[in-house]
Amino acid sequence: MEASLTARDRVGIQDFVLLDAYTSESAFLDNLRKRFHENLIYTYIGTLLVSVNPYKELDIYSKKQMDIYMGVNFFELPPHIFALADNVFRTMLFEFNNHFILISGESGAGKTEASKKILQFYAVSCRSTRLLNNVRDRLLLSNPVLEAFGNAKTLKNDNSSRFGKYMDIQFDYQGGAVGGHILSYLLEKSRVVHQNHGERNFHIFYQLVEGGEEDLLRWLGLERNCQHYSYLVQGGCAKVSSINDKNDWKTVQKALSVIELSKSDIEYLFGIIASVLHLGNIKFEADVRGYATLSNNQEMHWVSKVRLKQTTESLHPPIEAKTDEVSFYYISINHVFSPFSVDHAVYARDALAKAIYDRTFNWLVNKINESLANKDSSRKTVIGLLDIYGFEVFSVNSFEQFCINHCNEKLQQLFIELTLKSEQEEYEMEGIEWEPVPYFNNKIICDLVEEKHRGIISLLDEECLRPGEATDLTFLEKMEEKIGGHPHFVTHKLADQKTRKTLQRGDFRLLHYAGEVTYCVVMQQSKNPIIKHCFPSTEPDSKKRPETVVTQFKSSLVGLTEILMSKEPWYVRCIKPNEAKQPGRFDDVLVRHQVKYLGLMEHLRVRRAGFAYRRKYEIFLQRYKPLCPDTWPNWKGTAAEGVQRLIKHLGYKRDEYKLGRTKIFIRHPRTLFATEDAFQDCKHKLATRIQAKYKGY
Ligand code: AOV
Ligand code: MG
Repeated sequence: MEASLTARDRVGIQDFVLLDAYTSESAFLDNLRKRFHENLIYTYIGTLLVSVNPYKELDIYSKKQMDIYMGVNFFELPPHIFALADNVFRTMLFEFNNHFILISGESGAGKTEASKKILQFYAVSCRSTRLLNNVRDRLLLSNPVLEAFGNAKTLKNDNSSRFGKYMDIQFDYQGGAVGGHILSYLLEKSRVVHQNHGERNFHIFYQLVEGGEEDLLRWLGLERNCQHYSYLVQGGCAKVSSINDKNDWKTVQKALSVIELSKSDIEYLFGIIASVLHLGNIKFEADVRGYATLSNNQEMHWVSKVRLKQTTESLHPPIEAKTDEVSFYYISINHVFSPFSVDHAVYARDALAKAIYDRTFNWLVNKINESLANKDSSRKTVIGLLDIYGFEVFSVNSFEQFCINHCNEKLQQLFIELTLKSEQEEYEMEGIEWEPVPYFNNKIICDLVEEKHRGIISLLDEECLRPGEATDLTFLEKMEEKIGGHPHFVTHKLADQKTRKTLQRGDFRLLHYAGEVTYCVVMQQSKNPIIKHCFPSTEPDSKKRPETVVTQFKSSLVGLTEILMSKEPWYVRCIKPNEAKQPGRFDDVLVRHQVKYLGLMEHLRVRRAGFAYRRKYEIFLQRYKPLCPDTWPNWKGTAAEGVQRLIKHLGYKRDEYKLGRTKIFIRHPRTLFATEDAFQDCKHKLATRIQAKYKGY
């Protein structure tokens, strides 16, 4: 007894639901801290997994560990990301339905690592044949490729995802991974031309320059020196100690061949990457009229040498020769920057570089999808993995942060909808006695940003598309006029005296669920006469109102929500233990803040008072009726009565379940697992009996 007490004191408890002082934030924190210092980074709240980034390699992800977790009931082993992955997988197989795993947490909390561990687990645990192994390798190797092109070092994370990623893994009815599909969300393309101090461009640029073979670099006209390229040195940290660009280059090369990019595709691809680097080195001078001319022909020579035209045309969707993007290319080749001042020419150059990179990234996602596509049309079930860019606050936050943080706000809303709101509403609907648990609903902030006609996005659209002189200032004034009284919105003008000191004239501040963020006004990003000239978002003769980037992003988030809502949710909540990216440091203030805004305390209270498992009477009875002589093989009464008979026979304790109007609710998963085990036993016996019977013939 004493020994187990000490162990518990030392390593804490595995499931917060069992915490005695479950309403105390300090007790919650104590448990998390205790476990963190014992390298126990995972803890459950029921079936939700809380993960704290250890910032060091732990020996818990080996094949041996995977084997241990495979096919074992959730609560029988210490909490692990593999246990969650295994549980999702088996539920999918039993119920033959679709699931998704929502991985959330702020930048650097460990989302991408978690999603990779889950994918690795499926790759190892799935049924394997030669054909399936092919799919498995492609699924796994899509990761290093997308990370090379879509991740970068930021101040928060040396390998920060700069795009949102939703990946479906498709399984056949036997549990073999037969295909996959990736959706990507808004790549932070501004990084191609600008990086803040201490940050880098996308990894792939440095990989190419550091790791590219001599012949390749010569062919692309590149020097093996990142310092030479203006697009690579803006953050002043081309070299990062935690990153080995040379090795990563090799990994990416191998991965590209496994996902079956052809040799010419790969040539085109790096032709484009090199063109972007050369573009960045193009400089302009003002001629006598003040118009931009090229100050040096050499870079332009390389831009054309590596065949920007062909490469851009090879993109899907192709940048058609008649669009302005390519005419811009011709214009620039001919040195005719005549309508542009030097500033404008630089702006246009950067816009071209960003557009090219963005399209290349989308092209790559399409290529990967082609390679992951499952040709067989038989019915499949999927597990979706969502790993997006986490909530982030920098000293200067612009359009990108606005989109990223809004995306996180939306996912928090989805989490609230699914766990706190609908769960409590369901108890009410089913007539189950329930003491409501209060929680903060961030819908108010989502609405502030995306509501029709008066949300920030609508106001931004109106200003962007308004003929005449819309400026940052008019946009700010419009927001002040329309949403000035909103409790989650502040500007310099609206702020009280104390707050005003922390705001610039052109800023606005949003009070997000995860904290305050001050944004510099976003207009200039979307409204620029040259951008409009170079990249019209619709055909010139179209009557349709063009969509701005932010509206497209908003629609894509609506699409994502719909995809998720049609599946069964599972959650991994990632926590960042310190800002210094160091092992062994658990910053109480920082962690407490995350526990709060992630809604973990509320989730725990609902879980603790609530029921881990619920199923319609019909489904429950259909599965478990062989366990009771009264209900097997055919039950004549109502499903609800059948279930009552069944659980009486199984000896369920009174406080372990509740019977609602249409469903049975079971408090602890272990009760259900015991029933499931009995069912598996029974199935096995039945099968053996049948076999024995037919042996005689
Ligand atoms: P993120 O995906 O949540 O941030 P990552 O998953 O990239 O964060 O994790 C950041 C870094 O923390 C990784 O590069 C690892 O060094 C370390 N790390 C995270 N999880 C683990 C783990 N389980 N074991 C060991 N080290 C880990 V962002 O994409 O920035 O939102 O935009
Ligand atoms: Mg990430």
